[in-house]
Amino acid sequence: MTAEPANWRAHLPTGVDPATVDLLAERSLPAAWAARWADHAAAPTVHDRRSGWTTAGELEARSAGAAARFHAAGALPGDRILISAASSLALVVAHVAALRLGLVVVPANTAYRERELVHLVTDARPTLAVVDDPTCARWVVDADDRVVATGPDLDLLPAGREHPLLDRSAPDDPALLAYTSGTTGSPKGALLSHGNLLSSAEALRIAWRWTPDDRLVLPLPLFHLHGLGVGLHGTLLAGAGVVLHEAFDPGRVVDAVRDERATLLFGVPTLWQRLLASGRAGELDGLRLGVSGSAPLDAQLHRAIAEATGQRLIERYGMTETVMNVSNPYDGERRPGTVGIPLPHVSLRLAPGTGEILLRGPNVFAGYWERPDATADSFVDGWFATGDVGAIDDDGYVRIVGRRKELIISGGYNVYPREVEDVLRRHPSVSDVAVIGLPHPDWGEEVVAVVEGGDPGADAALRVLAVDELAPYKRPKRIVHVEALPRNALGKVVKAEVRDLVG
Ligand code: MCA
Ligand code: AMP
Repeated sequence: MTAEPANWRAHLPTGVDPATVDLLAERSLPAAWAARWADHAAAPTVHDRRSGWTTAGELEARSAGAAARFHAAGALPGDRILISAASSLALVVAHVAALRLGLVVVPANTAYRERELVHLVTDARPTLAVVDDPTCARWVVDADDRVVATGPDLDLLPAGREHPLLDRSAPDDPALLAYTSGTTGSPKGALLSHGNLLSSAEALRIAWRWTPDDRLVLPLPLFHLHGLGVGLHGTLLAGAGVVLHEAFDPGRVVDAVRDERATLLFGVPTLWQRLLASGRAGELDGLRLGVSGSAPLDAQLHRAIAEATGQRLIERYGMTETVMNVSNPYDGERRPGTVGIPLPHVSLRLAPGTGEILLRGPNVFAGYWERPDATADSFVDGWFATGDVGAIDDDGYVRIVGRRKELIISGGYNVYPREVEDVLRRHPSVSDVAVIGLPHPDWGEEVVAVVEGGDPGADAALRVLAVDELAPYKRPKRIVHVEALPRNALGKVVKAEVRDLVG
């Protein structure tokens, strides 16, 4: 079954002819941003706690200076630059500079432990690393002593005296190497092109009626595509403003919406849930639009937010490999429990038999970095197989009804059970372990380790192992012991039965 491509008319303002929608007209985000900056140099563009508002003209100048430093440090178009830092103006400058110079940005979660970061460094082989935590910087350099590492203010790089060419990337040139485990195995880099990033941001700009008058409060990190590819890239493409928060605090978000007269707020369901629980959600009634994504938004939470704030959230569906795919419409019904209608130029259909969501469009990546087999496995006749199982309402609204991939989504972060199991299995008291996600009112899904034959006395040691090897959001919140894990005739653990056993 196919969600008719014509359905995306629902995302266009009245009177716009779909035939005129060219998502790649500006060729790349940097080229489009440069055009905005030239037209509106005085526009307040990025706000952080340390610097207040920075204008478009200042962002242009500072990012050109940063690009000159990268160039002076020897980085060439196509080289990778690892960036791992909390949200700040300096991080935005480094990211924008890297894209302007044609470098390929490798975003890394600041919570990664040494094992996780070393995997990224050895796989992506970056030339440069911008890292705000000195311990992480040491891990990066120890993993590959050819990497030049610096903090976000770039003070360890030579001042650039030459002016390298900027904003020259073509739509097919690589822009971002975003690590994700896909369906199985260790994290692999999804290589997104400038065209992928631009087309997705442009589709959202149109669909969400994003204008230079908008101000977004962004309490999500910039090392995943929700914060980066949607929040930051969309803001700069629209010529709008973004208020960065280093971490999520409900009170600070509500204050910022008021103080900065913000019109937009993007979050994961956990964030919306916590805003509601804070008792201050009613103060968000000045927003023009609230958006939820990265994890299923409970229909009841959708309604509760609408009651408290007057905001009917737009729920949308995205993925690292495809940036954004589907969104509820700005005009028209925002249907709770659905992710909406495919975005402009995105085609979506369900695989016969399995109902797996298959996607095609200018937003869909070309493949995984240096992984031809994994790339081949993830495409079916040119359609990207998402691992999500969908259903399509009669009028084209898409619902996500299950997953074919083994994935837990906790608070909007993806946790791959296999990775956690591999770490815990290293402990001698564990004969086997199954890691599952159980429903949780705050996290959506909670990571639970079900240990076979384990000695409950060894739980403390298991927790230490998890702290050493796994970012906090991947660590089991609970460890449960069972005599034997349920297995099928081939001896394989049956996760659905494990869930029934302890759920
Ligand atoms: C933090 N912890 C978590 C999580 N976040 N544990 C499980 N799941 C999490 N998501 C850990 C903390 O490190 C801490 O551990 C303990 O749990 C309590 O943390 P707390 O202070 O409550 O959490 P927080 O720091 O306030 O973070 C909650 C959060 C955050 C704001 C919801 O998780 C977050 O920003 N999530 C969004 C991530 C995101 O941007 N995802 C988009 C992926 P300890 O006590 O040990 O220190 S991109 C994507 O999915 C696609 C493209 C899409 O569609 O968007
Ligand atoms: P990531 O690999 O971090 O890009 O996560 C992508 C996955 O998040 C998708 O394949 C979905 O399983 C899930 N996801 C994103 N948005 C939604 C949503 N609105 N509802 C349900 N699942 C979602």
